[in-house]
Amino acid sequence: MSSILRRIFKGKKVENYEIAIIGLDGAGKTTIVNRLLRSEFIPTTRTLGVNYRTVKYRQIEFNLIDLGGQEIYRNLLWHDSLDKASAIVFVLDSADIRIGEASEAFWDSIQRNERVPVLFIANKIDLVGARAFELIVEDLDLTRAQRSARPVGLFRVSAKTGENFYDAFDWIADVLAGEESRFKCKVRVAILIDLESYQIYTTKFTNIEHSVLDQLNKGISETMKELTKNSTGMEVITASDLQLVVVKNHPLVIGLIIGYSDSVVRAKLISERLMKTASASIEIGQFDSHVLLKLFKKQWPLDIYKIKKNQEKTLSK
Ligand code: G3D
Ligand code: MG
Repeated sequence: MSSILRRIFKGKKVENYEIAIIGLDGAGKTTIVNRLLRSEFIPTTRTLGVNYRTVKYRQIEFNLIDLGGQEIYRNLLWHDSLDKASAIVFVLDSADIRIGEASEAFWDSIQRNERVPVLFIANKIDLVGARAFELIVEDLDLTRAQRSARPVGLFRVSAKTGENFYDAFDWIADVLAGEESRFKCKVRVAILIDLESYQIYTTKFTNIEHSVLDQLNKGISETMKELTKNSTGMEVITASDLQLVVVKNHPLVIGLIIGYSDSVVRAKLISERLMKTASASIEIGQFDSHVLLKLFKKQWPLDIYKIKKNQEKTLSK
């Protein structure tokens, strides 16, 4: 984290957890860590030994232990990291034929630390060769894992396209932070872009500092390059104590700026519904920023960010 961000976070409730990310080599662990790091684009190289990264996701700071998946590291390094982890993320390449080996590694690891929550990620579901999720559940006996006393979340994900990715990390963030933060979302700014007509519609529920907007803008232009290539996709960009959730369903792109502890999945859901409602009126040329505002007020009044009374005073000074 940069020193500026660290200063902004000072005094805010950010919880700190050690998360062990494990799985066979090539499963996509480093790609996942990189996606969580977002704005920093780092090409993956083979992970030898252990990589430690600190990543903020919503109100949680993850100290990620990205472990090399090669067999020689598993016994040596995994055990130590698993012992001190607050949660285990196991990543499987859904197209990898080494299902027996993966199953063994999964069970060895989760039995090593039986108290902590487990997030199971069946990754690379975008590949045509990906195994059906039901088969994976059966092969790894995942329902047995779910019957245990601790929380076990199973998610089919593509770290490449972002499909279900944030659902999985929202789940682990909710489990670690307790239930109170669940599925809450306060939208500060909504942006709708129509790639066909190049129209941009915006509605603002509060002011956002220029420097933060600049950071988000930089992020969105990077993201748009990726998004325009595919017809659907999703990205999350963070700056200061805000997150910009970008959801695409060609030709529409929606960006919602929400708080750092807000649910990314709720923002995604709102975006998807917004697109459905908006697309008909966009087609007949009857959409503008005012309509966007009205839609929000009518359909998501509880999801609109409202400035607190004492904050209002300091802002107007
Ligand atoms: P690891 O850290 O678990 O060993 P990496 O795995 O993150 O290094 O990923 C291994 C390869 O899988 C990388 O490709 C990476 O781009 C790819 N990958 C990771 N996640 C996905 C995904 O969801 N879908 C697809 N299609 N590929 C993914 P390279 O080509 O660099 O080996
Ligand atoms: Mg790696």
